[in-house]
Amino acid sequence: MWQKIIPLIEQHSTFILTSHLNPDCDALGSELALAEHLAYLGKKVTIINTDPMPEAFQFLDPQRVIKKYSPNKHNALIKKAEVIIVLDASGGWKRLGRVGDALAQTNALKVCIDHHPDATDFVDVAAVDTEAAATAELVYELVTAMFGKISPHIAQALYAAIVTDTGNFRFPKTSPRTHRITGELLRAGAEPYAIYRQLYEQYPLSRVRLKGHVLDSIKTAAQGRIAYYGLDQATLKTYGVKASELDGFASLGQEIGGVRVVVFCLQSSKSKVKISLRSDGSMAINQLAVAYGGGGHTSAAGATVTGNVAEIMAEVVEKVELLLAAEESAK
Ligand SMILES: [Mn+2]
Repeated sequence: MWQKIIPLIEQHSTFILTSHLNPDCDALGSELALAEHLAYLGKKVTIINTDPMPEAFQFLDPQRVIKKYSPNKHNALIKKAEVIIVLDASGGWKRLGRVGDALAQTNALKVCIDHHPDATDFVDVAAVDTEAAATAELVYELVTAMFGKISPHIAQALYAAIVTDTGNFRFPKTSPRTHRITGELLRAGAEPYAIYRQLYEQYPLSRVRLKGHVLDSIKTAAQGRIAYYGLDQATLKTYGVKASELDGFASLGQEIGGVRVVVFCLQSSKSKVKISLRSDGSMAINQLAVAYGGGGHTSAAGATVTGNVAEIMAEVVEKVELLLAAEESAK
């Protein structure tokens, strides 16, 4: 896995690390951990993302090492970099947003480390393992393969990445390897409760109240096999919550017994509706997301379309009902 990447790291001295748009904890934690490892080896490292660090994850980066891409500030640096490492974002430069356009044009050696099954033909060297539950697992393995030190800060970043990408160790990719690695991270100083508290117990009251509103509004269809709910802009405004603060809302419907598919539709702007689909694993919903121009995994997928939230939601629920009916008749 690392035969090509380790010498490449050893032989070069300036690195840029980057990841996808709307970076999640796996993207950010992997970047921070790998950057610290490279810095420890005496390398010059800069982390540049198109989108800013979400406030909820700022605790991982107290020194504000992660930079939001600014052409004026970063283009000269990008031109000079010898190696670009793309983390948690196979699929192409487009997934990185504007910084991807700048990085794609350089002569730097391009590397991708990821656990997604998407295309890697946009880089020179790819280390992809789709069995890994998080890119952070791969970063851990790379650092230890180089006999690097897992500092408490690296341990915290990787632990937070694994916790979130596995949905607290419940998603199907959670493996003995996941637990072995997190065991080592605990030994290296990761503190589970402190990280859990930062990730899940720091919401503003307004968001918790909005969650109550959403729970109250859940409807079901297909004899309780579908749960669906939506949010419009007026409701977000009433509660004072931003569309970007609704991480986890799509899985609320999964708490209900008997529900196989959850449909959550959000009016993310005046004319755009974000469709989030979740399944209990008994039915693949990613093809439906693809039909709407989106994508994702078999049990978590989504798309963004033009329209009105109530209309789109009714339409999507009907399509899921048809899928369930088709499954019945195939039996
Ligand atoms: Mn990931």
